[in-house]
Amino acid sequence: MSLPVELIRKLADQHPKPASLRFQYGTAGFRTLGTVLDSVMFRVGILAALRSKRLDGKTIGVMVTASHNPEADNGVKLVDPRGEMLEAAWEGHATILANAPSSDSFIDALQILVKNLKIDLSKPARIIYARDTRPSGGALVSALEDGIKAIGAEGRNAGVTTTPILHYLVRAINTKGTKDEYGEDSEEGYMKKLSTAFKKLVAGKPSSPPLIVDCANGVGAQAIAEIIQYLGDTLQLIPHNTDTTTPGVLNHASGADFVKTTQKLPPSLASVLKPGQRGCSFDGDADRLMYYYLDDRGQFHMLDGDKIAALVAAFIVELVKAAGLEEIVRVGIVQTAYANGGSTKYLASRLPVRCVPTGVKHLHHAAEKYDVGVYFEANGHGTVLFSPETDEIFRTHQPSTPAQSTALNHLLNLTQLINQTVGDALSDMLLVEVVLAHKSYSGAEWDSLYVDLPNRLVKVVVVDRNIFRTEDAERRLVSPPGLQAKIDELVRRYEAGRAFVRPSGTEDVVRVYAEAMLRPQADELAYRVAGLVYDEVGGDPAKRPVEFL
Ligand code: 16G
Ligand code: MG
Repeated sequence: MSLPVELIRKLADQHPKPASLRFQYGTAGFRTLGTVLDSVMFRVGILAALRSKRLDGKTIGVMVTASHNPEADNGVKLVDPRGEMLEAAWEGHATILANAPSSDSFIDALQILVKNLKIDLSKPARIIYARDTRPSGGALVSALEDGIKAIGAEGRNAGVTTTPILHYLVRAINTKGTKDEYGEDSEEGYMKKLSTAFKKLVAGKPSSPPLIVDCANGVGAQAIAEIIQYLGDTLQLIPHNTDTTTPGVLNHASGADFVKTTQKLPPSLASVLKPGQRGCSFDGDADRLMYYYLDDRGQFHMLDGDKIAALVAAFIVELVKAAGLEEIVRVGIVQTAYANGGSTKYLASRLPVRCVPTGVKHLHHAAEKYDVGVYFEANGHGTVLFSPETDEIFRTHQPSTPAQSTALNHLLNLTQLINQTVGDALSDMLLVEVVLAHKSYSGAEWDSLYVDLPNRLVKVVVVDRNIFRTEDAERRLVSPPGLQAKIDELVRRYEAGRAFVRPSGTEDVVRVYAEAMLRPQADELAYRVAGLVYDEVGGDPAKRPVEFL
């Protein structure tokens, strides 16, 4: 069987590639201005179908989103059959297809791919796709549908939903009818699965005070509105920033990324959040989560991905011990270089901790190596993975005491509550609420698990970020030569100083992170390291393009 070349050409001609642009499938898929992504979407539809054929007709997910980016941006990423990120080798194939200058060269590139990867075109192709609330999403989904149609694949439109729900659906579809069945393959199935597990986990616990949820005016608002229906009075959620229709408000001065980068409360919550009360922020596609609270003096305190990891890992370790499984089930942590030094010190004194390069796929794969792998990026993206063997142990282990039995049940329910396909703000929020309810922790008590070192993140706009290359999980630079030695020399002068420089995987900037014992020192170190980077790339000192972010 061969490719339906005529139909592909006809439809490809309706989605021409803009001549001057080069696209790259990066850490989070293709991501750029929504107005230039039409051809990319069409081609991704075909690519997803080929991936499905290659995997014997397993369903592949396509998510149209630009997450926490400004509203005018959009993007697309593929989801592999178990709900995980697209296999790395295919990122390269995606980039090649997206950059073919004409319909003919695109078809040539397709033929080469089919031949090289020995794709059996007679296999079925199944795709499920969804989008976030961005105004450009509808048209981009139409382009994607043209791609799906061009190759004759079967497409299922999951509508407007969160990124983690799409990941859930992919896994649910591909495990349907097997012993690993992940859940019903519908949004309702997802809501039911999470809320049922949540209710079991908090049964008998005093109900928590209401939680403010900042939805970043994104698709998370929809998911929160739904879960509220399922939770009943087991958890009181108060959604804010739920406006998904007014142009320009998505992710604006709100959301997880705003909170993390500015280390501030979204201004819209200033008169809402009361001292002592907990609040949390989702990002635009609801796969990141930030918690915070105001202390008695009204001072803002952020509880980021590192704090969530510490809270959750400690709870799981406790349950594993209480279930009498500590000799059999190993819990481990995965972080990135951005993890606060305070959190790494706290966690490493209790559990194995691994540091990997930025990006969900790296964390996810490293976490799969543990029996229970807790991974979180400081920016609030993360989840917990239970290995299939661990799942089996939880299901078959015979507890010898009622206390062991209770702990075991909690662990089993956690495997249901946690979205193990990818970081999920909604599922993580419920997880945090479970732990807080069990420990009777306030925000302040949770915060006091360890003290964060003051830190600062800045970015330097550069012409070519590719001259910056790193090693040791992005903690050290190998290129440009000599720069790392200068950074080391600076860092030595600061108490508890640490700094690193890495090229962004999503935009043309270099990121600089620094931490130190005191706030002014952390800021100063960040700016001085950014200065070193700037000196390296040269340019007009008056225009030193260093920004907070
Ligand atoms: C993407 C990544 C996120 C990472 C961020 C870093 C996924 C799904 N998302 O948003 O994990 O923290 O990029 O961005 O992998 P940067 O490379 O621009 O700093
Ligand atoms: Mg996101």
